[in-house]
Amino acid sequence: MTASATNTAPIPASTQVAIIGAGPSGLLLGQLLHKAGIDAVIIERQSPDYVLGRIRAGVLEQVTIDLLDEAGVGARMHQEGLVHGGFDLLLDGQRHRIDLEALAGGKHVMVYGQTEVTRDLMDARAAAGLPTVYSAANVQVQGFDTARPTVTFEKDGTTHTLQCDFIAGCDGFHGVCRASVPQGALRNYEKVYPFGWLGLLSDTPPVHHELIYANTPRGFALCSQRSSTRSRYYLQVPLTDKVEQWSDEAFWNELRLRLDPEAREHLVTGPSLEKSIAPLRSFVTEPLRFGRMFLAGDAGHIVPPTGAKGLNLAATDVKFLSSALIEFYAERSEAGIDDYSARCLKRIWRAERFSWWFTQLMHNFPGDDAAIAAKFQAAEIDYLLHSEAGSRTIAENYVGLPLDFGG
Ligand code: RFL
Ligand code: PHB
Repeated sequence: MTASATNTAPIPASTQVAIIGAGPSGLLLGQLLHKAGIDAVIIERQSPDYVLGRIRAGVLEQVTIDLLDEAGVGARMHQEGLVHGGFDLLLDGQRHRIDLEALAGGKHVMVYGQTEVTRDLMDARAAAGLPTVYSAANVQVQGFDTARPTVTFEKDGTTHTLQCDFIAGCDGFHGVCRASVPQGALRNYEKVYPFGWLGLLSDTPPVHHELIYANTPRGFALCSQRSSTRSRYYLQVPLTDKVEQWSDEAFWNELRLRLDPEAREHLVTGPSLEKSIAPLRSFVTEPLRFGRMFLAGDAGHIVPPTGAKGLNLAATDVKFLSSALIEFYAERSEAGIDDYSARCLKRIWRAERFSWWFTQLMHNFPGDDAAIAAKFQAAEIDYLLHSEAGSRTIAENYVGLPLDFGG
């Protein structure tokens, strides 16, 4: 039974915060607000099974782990999540370990899939009887430049209007919230990369106990995992490739060619549970607040997945937004909501920079200057691996920044 099957809360006509989107951002925000006694309704376009079927991020930073604990949904993560104190870079045929704990002040990351985070949040929401409307059609946000915004949507053929104090746009990159802001009120910054990631999930033991990020003459590869029996692998592929062109056998053959001999020997293959191609993009919209509507998570920014920052940035946006709303209701102070966009953007740009840089370092870039670009990349890699400062730079950024950082 899915979490939503137990969620029979009626659809209210008004609430304090209308949350658009039941991805990790929307669900975590709902949970943090609930803990603070603030009412919220979540409106989601898809069904719960569809949401849970999207295989995405896998690495949680300490700040995200802390937030999931704060939201009261961390128990299964601590039982089943895998603590990783390092990862390998496979460069020029050699594996080099980035020792996160030694290089980044004893910090580590947790390997626990986005699907599991989402499931834990969905279960907690359903158990608390909180209202979530799944499979809502034609969702529209209005009046966010007034004191009384509304959200309209259709559910089972009936049109509903939800009045609220605030709208939280947690509806991802293709959502309705950012698209509803008048043109000219936003500035978008965007870079699209000339390749995608083909991902494969399988019930096979991981090739290595930690992640391997590989830069090879055939392109980037990543060996990740979800548990000791479930693996997640990625291959850099041209943007023109279609997933149907990639049989499981073709995937495994290509992955083998991008691994070092030891990993190749340990690789266990099996049928895919899921296979998909994701484009890579860097994107930020500024600002993240328009009157009484806020953007959080992928609705406001996208990073290429190389640095594993997408889900973690979404979680910290939501922390800042929940704090701002809690302050508003407790003290009638608008200081937090006024500061929301700037506070998030500072952190977002740090993660955008790292994700862009790590993507540049690890992939093959086609184009006229491919030959010299590859030489620059090789020299940079050589520097990074032979300088403690270089390795520390990767480690510090990978484990992530504290919630609020100086400088
Ligand atoms: P989500 O997860 O996209 O959730 C947004 C939710 O909003 C719903 N929605 C709407 N609901 C109502 N009305 C509308 N008009 C709506 N339009 C959309 C959607 O159905 C959805 O349920 O955004 P959120 O919550 O901000 O979470 C962010 C993370 O999902 C995201 O940052 C990461 O998954 C990014 N990402 C990855 N991050 C990593 O760290 N490692 C990865 O390997 C990785 N792979 C990925 C990714 C993102 C991808 N996207 C967005 C296409 C692979 C893909 C394919
Ligand atoms: C994943 O396990 O899906 C994953 C891990 C690390 C990344 C990206 C994706 O950098």
